Amino acid sequence: MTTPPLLTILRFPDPRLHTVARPVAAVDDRVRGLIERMFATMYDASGIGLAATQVDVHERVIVIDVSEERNQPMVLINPEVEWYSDEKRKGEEGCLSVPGIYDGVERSVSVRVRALDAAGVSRSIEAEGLLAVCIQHEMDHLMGKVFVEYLSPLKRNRIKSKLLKAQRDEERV
Ligand code: QAP
Ligand code: CO
Repeated sequence: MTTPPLLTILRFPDPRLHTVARPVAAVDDRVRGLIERMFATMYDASGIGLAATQVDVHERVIVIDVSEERNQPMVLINPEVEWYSDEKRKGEEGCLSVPGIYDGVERSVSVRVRALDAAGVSRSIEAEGLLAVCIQHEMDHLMGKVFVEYLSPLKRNRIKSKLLKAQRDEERV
């Protein structure tokens, strides 16, 4: 099978990253095509998770692969959290939309989410560790939230300036 065309990943502080995604009405070939392109884009960028919001598609679709071998693709369509553990932990996060920036964010250690898979079947998924963090991070994207919003305004403004400058330098050729 040939590789689908890659999608462009929006970069912070692009205002489109703050769009709230709407639920997918039907898991059809259009949605499966989007998922295929999102996986290709995520693997190409060496990411472990990508939300449709990040590729400027404002529908509730997430692709994830936290495996070392990059062979455990997971799709979450219209995900809803059923349960968060009270236990929280602060861990280092990054984001394909915030390249080169990593900082600590506190999240629940475990979560249980219900979502449709690529076949449109509703499944409940219990996750812990990196997968649990990744699901929470990606679900934030669908609500228009980027992880840097958990950091102090000072840090966030420094990150904003740094990324805007990097984007200007790239445009300058
Ligand atoms: C979200 O993030 C995540 O800065 C997914 O230069 C991150 O895939 C969940 C990436 C950490 C849990 C823990 C970031 C690639 C990938 C970069 C990613 C970069 C290249 C981030
Ligand atoms: Co992200």
